[in-house]
Amino acid sequence: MTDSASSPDHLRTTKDTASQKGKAPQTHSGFVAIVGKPNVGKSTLMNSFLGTKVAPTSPRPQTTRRGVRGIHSSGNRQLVFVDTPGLHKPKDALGKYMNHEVHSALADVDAVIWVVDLRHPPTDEDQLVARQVRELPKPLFLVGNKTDVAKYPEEAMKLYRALLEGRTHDTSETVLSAQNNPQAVATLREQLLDVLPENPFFYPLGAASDQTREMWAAEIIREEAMKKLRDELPYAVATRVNSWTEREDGLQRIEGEIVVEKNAHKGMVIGAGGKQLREIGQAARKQLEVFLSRKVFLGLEVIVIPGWREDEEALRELGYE
Ligand SMILES: Nc1nc2c(ncn2[C@@H]2O[C@H](COP(=O)(O)OP(=O)(O)OP(=O)(O)O)[C@@H](O)[C@H]2O)c(=O)[nH]1
Ligand SMILES: [Mg+2]
Repeated sequence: MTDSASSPDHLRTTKDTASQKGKAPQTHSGFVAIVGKPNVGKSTLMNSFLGTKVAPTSPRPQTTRRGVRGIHSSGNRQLVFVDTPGLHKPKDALGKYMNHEVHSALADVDAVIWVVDLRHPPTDEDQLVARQVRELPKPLFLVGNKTDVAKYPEEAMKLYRALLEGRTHDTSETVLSAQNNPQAVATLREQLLDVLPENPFFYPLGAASDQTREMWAAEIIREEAMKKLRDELPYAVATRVNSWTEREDGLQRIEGEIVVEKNAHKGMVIGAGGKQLREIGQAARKQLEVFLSRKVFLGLEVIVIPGWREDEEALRELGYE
């Protein structure tokens, strides 16, 4: 991850200016959206492409809420992955925002990866995604995921392929396990590097993501909260990091908030004697320590922003804009 918060839009302007001036860039660079219905393994796949944890993943659908960019640079090529929320039928303003993130990613990228879960045949939600990608005049990579646990991967793949019938633009297929198949993931990444247009790099060498470190840490905290909480609660929770300081001995002191919608939820997140909040904090701290290779102190507070999922202003305040 990086703590440089350069605006991607600003960087895109650089691209336009360079081509207008007729410069001939020697580098190849471009954006690849990773789309699909919820829980198929999009974020897991992006993290595998990058070899590090940029995006949160969890067994619960609708874990990803924002289009997060993950950057892979290799020689004179730079791939910018855009991990997107699972396309679904939205129930609230947050859900609408999430779907909007998918549509704007699709409009803005050079190639698209459509991830499907080969354990199951297509559902209505897969059809929803298929309708979005079928006519796109951009290279499309259909990725059948979870081969490690799929009983009939070939048969399932046939059904997904059929949803693209009539498509006339470039389409490739891969079956893999985003979790257990680094070789197949690396091969697919090579194929993606080959379709990149000539462009200057959009991000500095060494950058792994467009997120600030605070946004990234907030996502790790939310991931752990989503894994531990039950029923509707995982979806009623947002997180943010308000302060991050480094002590002289290297300890990272991070202060975060878990935001809930109702007073009643507050106690449910904290749990009896504070046990659940402590467990969420410990799990998040461990992850942060692994990826930062530093000791972390993580302070967590639970606050209420009534009905934040339906409140446009609160959504913006929580980074969903
Ligand atoms: N067995 C197995 N599990 C996988 C694989 N890829 C992802 N998963 C699991 O599937 C669940 C969902 O993974 P995510 O990467 O969060 O899925 P997503 O598509 O990003 O989900 P949303 O952000 O909710 O749309 C997690 O529990 C992952 O560990 C795989 O190749 N094999
Ligand atoms: Mg995700």
